[in-house]
Amino acid sequence: MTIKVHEKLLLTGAAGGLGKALRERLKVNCSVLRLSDVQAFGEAAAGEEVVLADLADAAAVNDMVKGVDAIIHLGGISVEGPFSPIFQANILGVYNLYEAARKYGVKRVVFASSNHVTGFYRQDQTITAEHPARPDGLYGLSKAFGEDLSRFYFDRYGIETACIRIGSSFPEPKDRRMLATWLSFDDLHRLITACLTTPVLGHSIVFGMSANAVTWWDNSRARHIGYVPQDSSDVFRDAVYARTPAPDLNDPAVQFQGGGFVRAGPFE
Ligand code: NAI
Ligand code: 15L
Repeated sequence: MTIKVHEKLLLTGAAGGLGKALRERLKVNCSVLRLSDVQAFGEAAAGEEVVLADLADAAAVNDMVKGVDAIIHLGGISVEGPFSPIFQANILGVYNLYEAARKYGVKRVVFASSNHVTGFYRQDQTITAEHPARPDGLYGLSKAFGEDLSRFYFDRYGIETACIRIGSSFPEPKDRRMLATWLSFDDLHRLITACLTTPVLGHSIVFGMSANAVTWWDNSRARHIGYVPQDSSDVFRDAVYARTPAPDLNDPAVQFQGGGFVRAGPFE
């Protein structure tokens, strides 16, 4: 049974892929789930509130945050692309979110960071949360900013944050790289639950992955969170190998952990 430690939770990015996957799952973590996105996604059901807000709009973000006990922050641009939208949603947006959290006394945030903060490590390296960031693009840089900003808000104001460097969270791994990076929706929910309920979170970085046999990430620095993955990409391995070509070892997308993100852009 999930221990419910928060009365009202805010989920941003509720209209997105992971927002939809978490909407029902998060009901066990709170009494009221406030859902937010910049785009409309339907009516509030029982036990829900819906607040539409653009993360770049500070006043709207204040209204979105006021009255919640903790935040699961998924909203923003989720892929590599031109700088302006990334700046608005992910950089200005995360600043607005933490300013609102400070003003309204929110003490814990789960921030959807990304493996693209460290995408320029090679696929034959194992890294921990203590390895320096090596972002693989503007998107990865914006997530690195969010990680640094949340550390500042912990050091200065005591707002605890878990930065989950999500690998690839989809129903199934789509290619051979995702056999290493895959995070099932159920494990994502387990990880968020652990981040919400662990007694002392501090400012923590944790790689968001299932118990995959092949991995590039060592979560030993995050044992205090108490995340125990229960799924694995291994059950998809044969099918993924059968439908995908052998890797070209000269391709940067095969050499580096960030995959195709390492060669996306430049953008006008
Ligand atoms: P998604 O792109 O499906 O959902 C993102 C949501 O954010 C969308 O509904 C979008 O409307 C909203 N959004 C964009 N700009 C906004 C703004 N200015 N104001 C308010 N809302 C805005 O992405 P997905 O896959 O659901 O990912 C959720 C989060 O997890 C993202 O922050 C993403 O960067 C992160 N993540 C996801 C991974 C995955 O494998 N799905 C991997 C690594 C990180
Ligand atoms: C991400 O950060 C993206 O949000 C997601 O769409 C995937 O591409 C994922 O990384 C990945 O690296 O597979």
